[in-house]
Amino acid sequence: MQIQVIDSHTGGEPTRLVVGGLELPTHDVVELRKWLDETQLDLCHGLLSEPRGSSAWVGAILVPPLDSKNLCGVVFFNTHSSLGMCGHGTIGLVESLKHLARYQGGKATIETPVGEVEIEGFADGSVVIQNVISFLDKKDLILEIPGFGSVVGDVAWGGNWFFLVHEGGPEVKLENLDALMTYSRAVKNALWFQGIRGGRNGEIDHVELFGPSTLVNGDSKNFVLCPSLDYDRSPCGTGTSAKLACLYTKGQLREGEKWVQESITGSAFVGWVEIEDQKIRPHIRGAASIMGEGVLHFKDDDIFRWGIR
Ligand code: PYC
Repeated sequence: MQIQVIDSHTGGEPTRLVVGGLELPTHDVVELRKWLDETQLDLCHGLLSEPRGSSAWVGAILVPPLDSKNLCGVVFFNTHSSLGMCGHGTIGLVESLKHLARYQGGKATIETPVGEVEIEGFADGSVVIQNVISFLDKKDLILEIPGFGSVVGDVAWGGNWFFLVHEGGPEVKLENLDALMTYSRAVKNALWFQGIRGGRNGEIDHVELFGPSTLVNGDSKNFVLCPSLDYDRSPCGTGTSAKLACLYTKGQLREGEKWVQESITGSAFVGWVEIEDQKIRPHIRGAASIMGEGVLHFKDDDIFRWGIR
């Protein structure tokens, strides 16, 4: 089997876009997500895991839109499972579509398994995503973390489910990476084993911690643990959306007010919210770079063609 891909990164976080070589059962992104989760874990690992990649990678399968008014459909995934939405991945997708001359700029909509998102590409290379409606689900939850004591945080939806820690945990700086990984994994386990879920019993599979930004115009620096148990090198588009929903709901951010979210690696997204029928629509601005394009080979005699597990 051979699969054609384009690799990009958005604020340091990589996206591998599959543009050809796969036989897909459907172009309906909700159905495609189910197919991926239920039958294609080998493929997800083969595309993203070592020796080809690492657990930091996010993959994206590009499909024609179901509705011809839309630019395309996409399903994001990592080495654990599919994702509902992916902010950095959407910005990477837009850059890759530009690279392929399939998108020239301006407004367009993209189908994702959790709803349509609007994108707008600008001449300076930046992209603004109007993400899915986001919301604060559970406020000031106190959670007991075995070995670490209690933590206070919010559960929020930004296209994926997040637990946003606002009290407790190691300081958010790159030098603390090991401690942040250990701590956030313990938080994720505690959420799971204590039966704490998002709406519709959704697994809270992302954990986000915050600290002061080191950027002159920065409002906050974050660390985001992803379902693959690796961390997001970007400020995480869906994580920033969840954060914006919490800030707005708590009266800490006004409609249209800019929020500069720095990542643990020093990259940044600018976010703001617009209110539609009393619902929160996060906007995220960021930029991606193309890193490469090529053909991946999956040879029968390669014992690691489906990744090192
Ligand atoms: O940017 O939304 C995001 C994201 C989710 C997981 C990794 N990045």
